[in-house]
Amino acid sequence: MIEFLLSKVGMRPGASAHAAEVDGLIFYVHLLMFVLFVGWLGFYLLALLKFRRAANPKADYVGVKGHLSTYLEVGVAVVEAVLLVGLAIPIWARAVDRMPTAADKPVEVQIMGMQFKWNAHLAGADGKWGKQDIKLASATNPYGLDGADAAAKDDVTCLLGEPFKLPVNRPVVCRISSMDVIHSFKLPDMRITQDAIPGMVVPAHFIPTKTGKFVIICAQLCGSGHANMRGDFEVVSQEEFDKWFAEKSKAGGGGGFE
Ligand SMILES: [Cu+2]
Repeated sequence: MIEFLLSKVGMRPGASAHAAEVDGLIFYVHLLMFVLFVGWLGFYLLALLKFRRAANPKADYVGVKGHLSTYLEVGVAVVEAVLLVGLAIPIWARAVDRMPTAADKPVEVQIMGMQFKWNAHLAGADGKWGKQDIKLASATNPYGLDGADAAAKDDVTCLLGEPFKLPVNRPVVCRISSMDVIHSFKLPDMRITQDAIPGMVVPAHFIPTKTGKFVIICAQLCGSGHANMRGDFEVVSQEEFDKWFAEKSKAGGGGGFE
């Protein structure tokens, strides 16, 4: 039902394990706003009617005598403060969000935004990330991979928007950063949005539950090519992912560090 209503306002169907929860939040926040809108509008119309000039020829300079409205105001302020402190600081996120550990066998992808492309980097068949050095970073080697390092030779890099693949029903951890300005890594179908900030590596995780081709867009105005800053990835079966991964890993570094 919620998915149907959201599809009517242009939202794509969710394709990750937590998508229904995000959709529920979006739906209930809008429902709350609708109830508030109708409630306040009703109150406004009631006030117009009740306090109209014809019914109140003489102004009342005393007004409300009870304390109910004060108590209500204080009550609302306390509830809002609890919500703000409870939900808006990281303690809450840490309490409800569990980053996949090694036991969950996540697929880890380094994501690097740059004007105006997305790059992806997976540790190779050896499961080890190649040595990275910021001094080696360039447009053709955004991760600064050291080609001389043995662990780097089999790393999988999909550069300048080259599509990459992910296995279905397995946790994915994206470690997101940027080479130049602030971008925002957005996977609309996965209900994932995380700013890509130069100098910081911020993780975001999800479990894709549907196979198919999906897009990455940039959700932060980042320059003249922002609208075209699109990336592509495909969620495939574990077998198909293994095949693709083995081929890419054998090819080595995705041709990323000449
Ligand atoms: Cu961008």
